[in-house]
Amino acid sequence: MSRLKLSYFDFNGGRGEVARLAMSLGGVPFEDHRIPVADWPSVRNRTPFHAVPLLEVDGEVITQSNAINRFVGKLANLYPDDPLQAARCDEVMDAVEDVVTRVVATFGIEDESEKRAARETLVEGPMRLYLEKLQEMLVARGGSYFADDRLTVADLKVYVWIRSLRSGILDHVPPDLTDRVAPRLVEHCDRLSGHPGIVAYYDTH
Ligand SMILES: N[C@@H](CCC(=O)N[C@@H](CS)C(=O)NCC(=O)O)C(=O)O
Repeated sequence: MSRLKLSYFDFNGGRGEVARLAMSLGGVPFEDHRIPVADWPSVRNRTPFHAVPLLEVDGEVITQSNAINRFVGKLANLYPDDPLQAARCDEVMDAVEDVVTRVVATFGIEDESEKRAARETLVEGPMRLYLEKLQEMLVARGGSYFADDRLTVADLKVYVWIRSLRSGILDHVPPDLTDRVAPRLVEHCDRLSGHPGIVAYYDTH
């Protein structure tokens, strides 16, 4: 078994959380390297793209959250073998990445009214669209899982995003947005929150 080390920030959520969850659920041993946000400026320039998550596999560095999610998904048996199901899984993870990237782009806006305007535009535009379309995909695929009729890293990716949206952590993004726009994603999120492996994970993190 390869030696795995996942580096990401020291909070529960964000782009590194799916891989942490997947490896924990799949019983894949890994070093969970959590970087204090305050230490980031001194670490940043030592990472290939000045960003995390990073996965080291026997010392070899892999970047890009969804590449990492696919890799650990395979190790954890949370990624489809079937090519079409794998494409469905990738499609969902990349869709979440698209919309998250647009939201993250507003983090650096210092002027509060500018930030509010940018977030309100996102809420009524791309966020609403992605929530509606992801919900449609979930329903079209049976309503329980996004791919392969079973839990995959795509479900974990959506779960982490929806949980963060509903937490109210983002100023100017109403915490009830998902409830209003995509109630089936809320159901999916609540079901995953009760998954015994996820409950066990958050009991200790
Ligand atoms: N495309 C990359 C984006 C990585 C990324 O932007 N990570 C953020 C954290 S979620 C980061 O490292 N931000 C710190 C910075 O930009 O200084 C991926 O999917 O992994």
